[in-house]
Amino acid sequence: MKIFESKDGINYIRRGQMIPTETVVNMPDFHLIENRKAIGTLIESKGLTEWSFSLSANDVVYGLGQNMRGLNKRGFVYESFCSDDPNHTPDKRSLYGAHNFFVVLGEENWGLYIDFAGKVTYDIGFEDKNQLKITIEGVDFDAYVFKGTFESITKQFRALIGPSYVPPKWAFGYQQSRWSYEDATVVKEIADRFDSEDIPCDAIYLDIDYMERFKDFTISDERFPEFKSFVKDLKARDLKLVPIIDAGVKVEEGYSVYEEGVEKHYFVTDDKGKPFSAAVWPGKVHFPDFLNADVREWFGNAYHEMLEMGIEGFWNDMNEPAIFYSEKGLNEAIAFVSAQAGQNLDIYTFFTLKDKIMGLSNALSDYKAMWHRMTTRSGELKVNHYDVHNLYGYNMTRAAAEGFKRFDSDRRFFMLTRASHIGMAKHSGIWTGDNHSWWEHLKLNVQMMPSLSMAGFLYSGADTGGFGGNVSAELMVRWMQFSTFTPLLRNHSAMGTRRQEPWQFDQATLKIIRDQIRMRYALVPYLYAEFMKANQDQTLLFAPLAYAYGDSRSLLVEDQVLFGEGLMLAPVIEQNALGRYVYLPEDMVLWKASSVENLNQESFVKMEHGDHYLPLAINESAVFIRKNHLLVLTEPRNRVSKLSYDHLTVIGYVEDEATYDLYDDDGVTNQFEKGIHHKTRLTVVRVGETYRLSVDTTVTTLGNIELYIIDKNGKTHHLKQEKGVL
Ligand code: MIG
Repeated sequence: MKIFESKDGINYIRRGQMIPTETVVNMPDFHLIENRKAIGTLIESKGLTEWSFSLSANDVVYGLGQNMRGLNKRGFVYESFCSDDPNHTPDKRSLYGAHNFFVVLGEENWGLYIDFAGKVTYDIGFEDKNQLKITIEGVDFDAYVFKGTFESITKQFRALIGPSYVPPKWAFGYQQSRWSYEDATVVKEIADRFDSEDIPCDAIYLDIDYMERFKDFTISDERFPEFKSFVKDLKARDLKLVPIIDAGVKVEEGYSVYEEGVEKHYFVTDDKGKPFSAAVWPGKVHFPDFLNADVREWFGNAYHEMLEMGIEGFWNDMNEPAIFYSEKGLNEAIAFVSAQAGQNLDIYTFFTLKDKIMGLSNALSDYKAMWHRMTTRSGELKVNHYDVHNLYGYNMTRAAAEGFKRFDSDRRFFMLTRASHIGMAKHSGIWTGDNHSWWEHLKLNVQMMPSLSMAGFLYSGADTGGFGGNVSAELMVRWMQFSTFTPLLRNHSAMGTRRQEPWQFDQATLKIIRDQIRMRYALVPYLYAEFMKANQDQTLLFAPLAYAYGDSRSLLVEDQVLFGEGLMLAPVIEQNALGRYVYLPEDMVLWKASSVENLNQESFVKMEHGDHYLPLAINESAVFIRKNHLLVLTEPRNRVSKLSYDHLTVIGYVEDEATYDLYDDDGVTNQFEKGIHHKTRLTVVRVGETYRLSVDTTVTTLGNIELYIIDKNGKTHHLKQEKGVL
């Protein structure tokens, strides 16, 4: 095993010549280290690589980005293989993303990133509790091994892959979606209802219903007549529309995207070199070959027409790619079924028949029958889809992101995608796909956010309330309480399920949800600052407790997470629970957050290190402020653009001194990349029996600041600082 080392101690292992993923953008200088003892046990056989490591009894394994199960991944098998599977049940091994980065903490701390385009399987102490066995479906790959603390390992990894995608600031507002907002009238009704109910909202989504027969980049004239002025009218009210784009291009004579794609050989081909035919929503489709640079440019430019109409962002769907059936697969299945007609089927044949039909979607045999003309630095490479499967959605979204750059290089555009690879984190955010209105999926959401942060997917969130199935008022409320902190806060649901816009519930629930969304808006400056700093400093936005606390209990906490530099969240994730147990690794201040309107000295309670049972009424969620940290709120408004620094509230748990840097910028351009931003440094210092705030700021519109500072005895000091005093 040839091992290289960088000056900050990253070990780099190169096996053969990997298919480029363009994930690592900041490659440090590496030098070969001679006679270095191997890392783990690596065996190549039959085109596969098996790489094993031993785990100590108390090691925990965090990471793998978007995947099933708990924060600590030990005890199951996982795959990196982008999968369109809307049933996220515990037996599943993969979801929509392929994120090959994990960290082992325990006897020795180390992290591993496998830079590879194909399938990787991780048996993390499943077959053998003390073994971590990785199977890479190939022999050509790069790998990076990190050592250090949890924080330094994740920082080094994030530095390697470069900064994450940054959306426009309005993307931190509340977003409403549903598959079945079928026409402009319905969408306008939704918009009006938010305003008449006095519920903040910044964006409404257009799902596949807006297109003409599910054709990408078309807009149904019948259902969305005068689309351009519709977009303009909503924008005048400061509401954004976010249309969906699917990976498959409908096969239809006269449809320009299809015709141009065929003419220029832009589609993924089959074994015979013909465009590969599959069926998704539009019926028969071809898949653009996003691994080819010309195709990316062509597809990326196709977004421009809607950008010209005033659209500011999109969501890319079905880009694993999802295949309902392929022509070949369907023909074979039909032939098999027909051959059984009139027969007295034995049970095994019956099951085979059933599997033939059930197995039509997302069949590996289809992926293996698809071919790309991949652009690489050394020319065009003919590659089988299976070997680059995890790069497909990534490159679809890269096509869009590069298209946006060509449209306006200084503007930020909104972008979400479903399938992803770590290399994509620089181009777009992700939503976590088709979850269900199940309490288990609220928990999964809580547990997934830290591993997404580790993988660089800072702008992310789940379908709040759940996509499939019917949500109860209680689950909706509890989910909103958690999603209040996720950068993407989107309520989305599937056609045919119970409606879940805020007003679809009883009046009491409506009020709780309104208060909760208002709280979110009050938090936006703080959330945005935490987001931007996490991106610049390569820190985790969401983290397991072990990120900041070294005690052995913290390593095992599965249902509490750290948010940013100063908070710990302990969401209620169980039906009928009116409270929960919570573990405090040190003394903290609890805010039973229910609304930002009636804060007073009684709103904050200091709690001691250790275990507690915490009563939490349905409208209350547990937000903990860590020692010597500050939390900043502003006054809520109904749009992100209306938020200001006119009146800030600073809540802090301060023994002697705490400092907070409230980052801000214009929220719409990329000027921040050049370091152009506002900084407001808030410092709270104890002076005898009271506290003093000092403010160092470049913001000219800073107004009065109200403070709730909790001291080490648990006493709340309520202070006000007038503008003039600053
Ligand atoms: O086969 O466009 O994950 O968010 O609403 C389902 C319809 C296709 C899957 C996406 C979901 C979206 C839905 N899509």
